[in-house]
Amino acid sequence: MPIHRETDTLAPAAHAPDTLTLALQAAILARPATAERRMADALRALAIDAVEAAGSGDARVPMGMADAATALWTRFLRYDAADPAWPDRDRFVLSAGHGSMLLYALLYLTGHAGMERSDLQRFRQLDSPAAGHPEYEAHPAIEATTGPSGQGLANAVGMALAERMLAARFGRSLVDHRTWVIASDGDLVQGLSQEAAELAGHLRLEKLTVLWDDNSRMTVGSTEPAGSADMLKRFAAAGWATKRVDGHDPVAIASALSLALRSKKPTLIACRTVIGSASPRRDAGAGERAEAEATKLALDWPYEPFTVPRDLHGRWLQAGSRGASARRGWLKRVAKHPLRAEFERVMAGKLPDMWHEGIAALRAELAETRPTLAGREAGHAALRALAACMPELVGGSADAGCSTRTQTGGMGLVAPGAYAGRHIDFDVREHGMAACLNGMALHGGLLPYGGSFLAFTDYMRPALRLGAMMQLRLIHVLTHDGIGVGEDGPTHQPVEQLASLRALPGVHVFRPADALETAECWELAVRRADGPSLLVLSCQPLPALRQDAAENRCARGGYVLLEADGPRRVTLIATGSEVQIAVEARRLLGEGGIAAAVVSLPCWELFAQQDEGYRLDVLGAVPRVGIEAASGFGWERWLGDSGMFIGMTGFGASAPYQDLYRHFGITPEAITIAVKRRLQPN
Ligand SMILES: Cc1ncc(C[n+]2csc(CCOP(=O)(O)OP(=O)(O)O)c2C)c(N)n1
Repeated sequence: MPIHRETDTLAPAAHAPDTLTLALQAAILARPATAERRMADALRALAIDAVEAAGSGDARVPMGMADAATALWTRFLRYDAADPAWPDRDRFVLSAGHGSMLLYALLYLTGHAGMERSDLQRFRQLDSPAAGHPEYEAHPAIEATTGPSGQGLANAVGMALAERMLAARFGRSLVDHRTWVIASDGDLVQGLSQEAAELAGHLRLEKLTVLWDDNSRMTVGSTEPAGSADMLKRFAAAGWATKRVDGHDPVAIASALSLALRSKKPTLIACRTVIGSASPRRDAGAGERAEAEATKLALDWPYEPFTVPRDLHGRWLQAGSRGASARRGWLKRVAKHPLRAEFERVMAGKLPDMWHEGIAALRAELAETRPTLAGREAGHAALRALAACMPELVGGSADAGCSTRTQTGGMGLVAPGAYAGRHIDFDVREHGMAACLNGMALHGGLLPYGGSFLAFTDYMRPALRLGAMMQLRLIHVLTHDGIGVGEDGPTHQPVEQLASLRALPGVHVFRPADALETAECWELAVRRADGPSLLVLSCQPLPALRQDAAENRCARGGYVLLEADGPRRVTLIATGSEVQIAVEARRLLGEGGIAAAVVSLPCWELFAQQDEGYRLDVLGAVPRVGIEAASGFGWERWLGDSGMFIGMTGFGASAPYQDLYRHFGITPEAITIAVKRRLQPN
């Protein structure tokens, strides 16, 4: 019986089944002929069928990890297909998102509504919940969008941390669940995995278990392992319990999973599996029909595509309702729990009744006292005011908690084994922090924030992107927002970051001009329910520019801070620390008889949402000058063809910041000269 046959032009020249395919078949056939084995084979067959139907996709993770996934989903994972959003369910993250069909097959077989056979048949097609990679919003049982290697694993660390923090607050009768991950080599070789593993190990997140598809670390197309680091030692050094098992032996897997339940550390289980094929084509998506057919034959799986025998499907459906009684028990407990209302509030992401009091008082005080404050100091004051009214506001910083001023008194430090605090020291791990915050937001019940320097958002970019894609409710506090960093020089002075972050769909980038605007922007960030907010704050002092606190003027994204004295001849549009420069330029221009208005534009995204009439009123139908100590990329959107931009054209330099503003020509005098030249060319 042939197990490999050429059927399409994309297939390589005729060859015998590769040794790896044979090895896989031998390994899976060596398992005892139990119902559990057939259940795993159902996952494999569905994955093969879906990849075939789509003509693309990757069945290697389902092929390798079907046995481990079956053990996990039939005996350990606590879930109820009838209610995938049950708050105390275990979280399962398929970090190896390229093997998405494993998750879709599991959801379908366990009876999750909204993942039907017809959806699997439309694997990777528009609007199918069975998308190319797991997509968070596509189905309620998909806990995270995964695909970029390493992210899911790091999200899971955030989820496991959120569980511990919420358990510390609400008690075990409301919060007591585990987090499980299936990861592949790609997840573990990513640098991010080291940051995430160290966080989990240090914080002793014992309810986190990672099952690693340990299939020889072969990169696609090669037959030689591409790495030789000892992963188990690496994780052990980071504080994990580790175990290696035969990934095709259900008994060994179950016993390792039982060990994980008792572990006092996070656990990595290396599931030694045999990769399906080393052919690049499968990964590239050609869907080698011959190989697929051969594998199904070898599995003794004679059924039509997408067909699972009734008794087998019945077993899977049973597994899907295994958690039903646990869920009912939990519902009973929550119904009479004294903290029920508060728990439900935070899980729903609703703001507490009095959330606004602290920040409203701060805004009034700032309007009254008009302090000169660095953006980060004003941010600290706003955080303090909000945190006092919002116990779910938790966060930390990467490296520079004191520099970003994101740690406030009274929030307490989260420590190994002690999770009642609200501040997390992420150490110098920007990427790990950002992915962890995503996981905390995905978990629910917390509004997480993280502090870093704006220049180092480059280190967290992949996680920022996924947070934006998943529309997560979280906040990044990004200080040291430009050449105002001064003596630390160009490495620490962001230039292009503002433009690149504004290009990220769905994030709100706030760059407030003074302490009052900072409080307003923090308030808007906390209020936002449908995506990340980035608060970009200065480290140099900013004078107070406003005294009207009644209305949150940043809510419209931009507004006229100072109207022109007389008919407007030019509009000076600035953000953050450059607004004060625009204000001074307006004065100088006024002395020269040129009536200028100053517009503060702290949040482009909110401004873009305003109606055109408002935007035109604010920007004016006169020459516009954009002023921002950063790249001008994107400013043409507000300035139009006749506009001018005063900012940076390259990297910064190391010097006291006042000297830098002069050196780069971002001064009231330079603006005045440029405007005069424009308006009075001769
Ligand atoms: C950050 C990132 N880089 C590259 C990829 C593209 N990619 C998808 S799967 C894969 C290799 C996966 O290899 P492995 O993790 O060993 O999985 P397996 O071969 O076992 O399926 C790569 C590089 C990705 N998803 N994310």
